Amino acid sequence: MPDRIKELQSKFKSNNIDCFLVTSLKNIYYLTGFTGDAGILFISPRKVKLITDYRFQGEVVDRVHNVEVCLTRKKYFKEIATQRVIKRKDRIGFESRHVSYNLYWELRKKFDWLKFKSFDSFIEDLRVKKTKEEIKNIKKACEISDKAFLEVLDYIKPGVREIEIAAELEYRMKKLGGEKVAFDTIVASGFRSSIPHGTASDKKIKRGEFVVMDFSTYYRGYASDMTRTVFVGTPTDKDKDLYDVVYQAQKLAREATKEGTKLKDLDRIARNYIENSGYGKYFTHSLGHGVGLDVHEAPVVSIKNHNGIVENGMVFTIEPGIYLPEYQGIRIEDIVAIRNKRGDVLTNSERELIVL
Ligand SMILES: [Mn+2]
Repeated sequence: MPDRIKELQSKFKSNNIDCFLVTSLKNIYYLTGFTGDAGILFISPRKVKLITDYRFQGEVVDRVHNVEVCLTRKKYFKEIATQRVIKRKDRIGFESRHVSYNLYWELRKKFDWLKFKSFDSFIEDLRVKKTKEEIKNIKKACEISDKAFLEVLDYIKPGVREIEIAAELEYRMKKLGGEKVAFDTIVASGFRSSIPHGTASDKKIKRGEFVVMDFSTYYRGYASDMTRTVFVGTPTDKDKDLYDVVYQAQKLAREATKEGTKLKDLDRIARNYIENSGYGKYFTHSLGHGVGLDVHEAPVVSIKNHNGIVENGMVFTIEPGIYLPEYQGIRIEDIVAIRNKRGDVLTNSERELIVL
């Protein structure tokens, strides 16, 4: 933990700032281990102060290490003023994505003698490459997802509602040690499977339908993300062919994942396969995204990512899909971690078509 703060402090000079205000709770957790759901972190070369309130007294605050914790009854930013940690003429960096317009103006008013400098991804940039420990947590979250998926297969039959399957998946993941879901579970069947992000509805599963399930859980703050598409009833040849196109495209990209490859080339490999099969215009999103404390984070695995290269420590998804608007849709998604130059797949549920 303290190393991450040191790393951050070492970047102050080259970024022309004297101190930094962290307002993203995920970033605060990343730097300090603080799990409370309100607080701000002030970092200067000499002082590191976590400002939060009495709701987190005890257990939560005790787990925070190497950082001075200050519990307050005031507004957090007003407490900073009281703490006298900021010097006149200081240049302070802040997280533009995680400061509301209101807070920004309140800060400007309170500290009108400071120079403010916004940063888009100061800490997020550090988060791209994961440590062994972080990958272990993501792997554990993936194992929970794998187990829950296997348990839920029995439950998927004609007449069951999508929302019931979602509830069952979420319940199982929690029973297996998952902390909470990272997004509303997607269960999309039949015509709804052609909506890439079809959150579970009250539609009942019917025979002759694909069921796309995209779900996630957190473990020690780290997310999993996985999609499987199963078939209920007897698939037609068209259904099997369609599934196979996604399956092969996903496999090609997965197997091409190793250190040094361009991220856009991974997308290109899957996209070429789908295009050559005649479904190019139905693969309507990028191949994948980074996963960590956020279920969607850097890097973007896309043909539009012109400079990104696969690096050791990265963790990202590979999730091609085909969505036929007048028919049905299919997606297969796995998480890959780059370790020892190779891509290790962390989600291991069956990828070949499961027919129920
Ligand atoms: Mn995903």
